[in-house]
Order: sequence, then C-alpha cells, then structure tokens
Amino acid sequence: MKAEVPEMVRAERRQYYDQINRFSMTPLWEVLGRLVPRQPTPAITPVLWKYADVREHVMQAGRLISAEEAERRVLILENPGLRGNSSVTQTLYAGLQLIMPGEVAPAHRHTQSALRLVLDGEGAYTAVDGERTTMRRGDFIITPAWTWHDHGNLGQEPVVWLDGLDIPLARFFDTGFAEPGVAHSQGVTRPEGDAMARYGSNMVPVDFHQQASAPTKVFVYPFAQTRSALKTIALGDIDAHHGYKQRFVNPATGASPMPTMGAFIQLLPAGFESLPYRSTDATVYVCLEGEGEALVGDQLLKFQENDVFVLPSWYTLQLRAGRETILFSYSDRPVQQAIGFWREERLQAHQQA
Ligand code: GTQ
Repeated sequence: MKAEVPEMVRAERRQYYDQINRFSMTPLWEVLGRLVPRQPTPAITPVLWKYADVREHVMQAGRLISAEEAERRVLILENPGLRGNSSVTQTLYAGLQLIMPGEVAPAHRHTQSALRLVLDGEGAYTAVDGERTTMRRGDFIITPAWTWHDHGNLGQEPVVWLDGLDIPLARFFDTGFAEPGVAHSQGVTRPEGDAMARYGSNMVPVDFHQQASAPTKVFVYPFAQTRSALKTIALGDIDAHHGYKQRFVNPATGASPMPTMGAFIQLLPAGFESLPYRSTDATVYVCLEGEGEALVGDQLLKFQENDVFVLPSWYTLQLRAGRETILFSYSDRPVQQAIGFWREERLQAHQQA
C-alpha cells in the first residue's frame, strides 16, 4: 500500500498538472499502471451474435438499399465494448455481407486485407484479380491487400457471408488507401480454379518464390476439402485444449494466408469438453456445423450454426460440443507473433484464470 498523500500536496500537484497541460504534457506516474498493465485489460467484451436473431435484419437491408448504391451492403458486427468504432476486436472488423440475385458489389481495391466465410445461400461469386470463385457454404475466401475484388450473385437466392478485415489495424497505422475499379465487374482473365491449380496443388510455378510475409495466390480454401481433411484428422489423437485444430496457411510459405490475419478451423467431437486455454490474440469464432457452448471468462455463450462469437485477449476459453462441431476462427495472431507480442497458456481443469 502506498501512503496517503495529504490534500495540500495533492492540490499542489493538480495545479502543476494544469500548468504542464498547457504544454501538452501529462505526468506518467498518474497513468503508468494503466499504460503498462500486469496483464491485458481489453476494452472489448465477449459477445455472441445468433444468426437466427439477425438474419431477418440482414435480409431487410436487401429491401432498403442495393449492393450498387451501398458499394458493400454489410451490417457491421460491433463489439459492445467499442461501439461506434466499426471494430469487433481492437484490431479487427467483422460484418455480414448480403448480395441479392442479379446484383454486383462493384470492383475496388484497398490496403485492408479481407477474408470471407460463406454462411447462407448459393450462387454468388467473388472475383479476385481477374479470377472468379463460386462461393459455397463454409468456403474461406481471401482478398489480400491491394487486390481488385468484386462480388456478384448469379443465383436465385440471397447470399450472406461473414467479412473479416483488418480495418482497425490499418486505421491504427494510418495506412488506408483505396481505389475504385474502372468497370463494375472485373474482366475475367483466368478460368475458375486457375490459382488453385498453380499455387494450391502441392506445387508452385518453377520460378515462383515468395517472401514470408506475402499473401497466398490461393484465394479460396473450399470447405469440402477442409471438412474432409478434418474428418480424417479426427481419427487420430485429440488435443485436450483445442480438439482437432488446424491453421490455414499460404502453401508456398507455410505462413498465414495473409500477413495480418490468421485463420483456423477446428473439429470438436460430440460431447467433447476442452481444457481451459487463453492467448493474447482476441479471436472471432464462427460455428459452421454443430452446436455447443463457449465459456469465455465467466460468460457462457451458447452457439449454433452460423453464430458468431468473440473471445477477448487473455480471457480463458472452454469449449463444449453438443453435437460434432466445426468452428472457424480468425485473429491477428500472425501480427502478434511477428512482433513478439503473442502469448498463450494451456491451463488445467482446475485453473480457471
Ligand atoms: O467486400 O470489399 O465488409 O471493402 C468492408 C469493406 C467488405 C469488401 C466489408 C469492404 C468489403
């Protein structure tokens, strides 16, 4: 305990703070504990969006504004601890994007990197640098920094996907640039599957070499492949903290698909209950299959298919699967690891941090 400071001294200090305030200076000793906390003190909170609750509101946007007028018709998922910031975590953005049959979300490019996770409906495509990919439920699609991208819906149903971007991170660095496309839809310059064939088939073009931080040219990770891999992996030994968990990679480098966002997929067998775990990368989870519960700190979040929930930095996570469950997740882990900030802790059953 620090000794009580007499009121006379405190008054003298307040006067002094007023004096230095005029020079845009402020005393460190009043804020040091908050600036250099013993452990993370996230402003964001655990939160769950139940798709069944919000779906009709997403569809309503389809009646109020066109994709063309909106440019991107998206409902931003704002963390309750950071309302007004368009942030789902301190560094990341999430939104539910809707595209109606026949619509185009026009081509543009920006320094922010984006990932998509297809949730609802069929028949849409995303084009990335001249190649289209059909969006199927569960597909994980990326549009790396400064790549041209547009979205379209050639089918008969509304299509909804989750957007994950590093918008708050780019804002923090003041590094945001963007450019509209000349045409609404990009010309198709490569057949569908070209990038996958060249860069995602256990080989790369003979003279192709990438820096460790470069994004992958493979811009779709089809759920059919991911799911079947998980099912095979799930015949082996399980990790008590993660279930069967894989990270998506740039196959040419082994690093994350894009430098600013890591993406993960995990299968939890029916009845599985994970041991508590925590890490410093606040993470956005999406339930692709199954249902279960996430104990995030002391909050119990019950999730089903297409529900989205957020785990803040250094909160303990325990997962329980009702049925066999597949969870997708993304975070800024690659950034934290590159700069030496990342920490994780595997706890035992009795250690509720
Ligand atoms: O699809 O390009 O949710 O530029 C936010 C900004 C989606 C996109 C978002 C974007 C996009």
